[in-house]
Amino acid sequence: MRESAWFPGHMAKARDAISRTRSVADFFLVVLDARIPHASRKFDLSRLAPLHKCIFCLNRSDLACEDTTDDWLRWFSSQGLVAEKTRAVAGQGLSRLRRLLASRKEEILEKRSAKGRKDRTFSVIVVGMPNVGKSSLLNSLGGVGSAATGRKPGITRGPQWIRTKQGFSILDTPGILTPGRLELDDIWKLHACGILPDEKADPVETASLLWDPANRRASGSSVPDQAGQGDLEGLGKALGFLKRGGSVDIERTAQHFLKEFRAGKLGRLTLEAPEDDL
Ligand SMILES: Nc1nc2c(ncn2[C@@H]2O[C@H](COP(=O)(O)OP(=O)(O)OP(=O)(O)O)[C@@H](O)[C@H]2O)c(=O)[nH]1
Ligand SMILES: [Mg+2]
Repeated sequence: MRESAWFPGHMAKARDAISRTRSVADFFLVVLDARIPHASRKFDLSRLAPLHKCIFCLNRSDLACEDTTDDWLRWFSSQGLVAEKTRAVAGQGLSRLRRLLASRKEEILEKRSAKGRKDRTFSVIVVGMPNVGKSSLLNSLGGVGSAATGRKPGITRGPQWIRTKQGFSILDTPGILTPGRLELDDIWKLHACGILPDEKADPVETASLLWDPANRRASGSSVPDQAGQGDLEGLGKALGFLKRGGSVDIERTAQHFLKEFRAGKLGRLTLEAPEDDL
């Protein structure tokens, strides 16, 4: 696959804008999908943001297995990285992140005033792959005016500074993908989580991998039992997704299964854990 086919112009512009503004950023909020904290980190982050200035947000944590998210938080901490679980869309689960940002702001302003600088601006850049909830997070953090959000990747087209009531200046940026860094095992996970658009992956392949319980970790008993359906084909039959002639419409079944997963209807599922062979 050609890189240009994967990497639309607005992503290239986003990378440029982040590179230009990175020197003024006091902090970077790196938004990851809590269901795939490893795969959703595979963009050229280290070129864009110094790791000591990053706060990793495991967003959409309401869709992820709770215990595995806690394992991931411990893993980030063991790597000397700061991470929080977040749930941007309902505006809940952000109190720890708010407190963290407020304390970082105080530290930075104190350091500045010790150097005789009066500048009170605290600038944060939000970065991450497409559709992980960057704009939603910014809105939930109290952006005055709001950033556009949506279910498909590629909603934010250009970088946009937004001021919050707490006095932060936050730069919302379009999602970034770096196809060259992705392995096959990342591609299906990114596709399942709605980060890679449907045109870039095979829904039947993604749905088949997602179907395999070995590829998922679940919270408690929240997962509906698929045993009675056997496989994707069985699901298609049970749903009555048949083509003319009576064979199962496997493509339609796969799309349906992916839609259910993305909406959290299969329960709280995480697709990779820190101890997996990543
Ligand atoms: N369940 C759940 N959905 C979320 C959460 N945060 C964001 N979303 C949803 O995820 C989708 C993408 O959100 P956006 O904020 O537009 O994501 P983005 O990263 O700004 O996307 P681009 O601008 O396209 O790169 C929207 O449908 C949101 O409602 C969350 O914590 N939980
Ligand atoms: Mg956006």
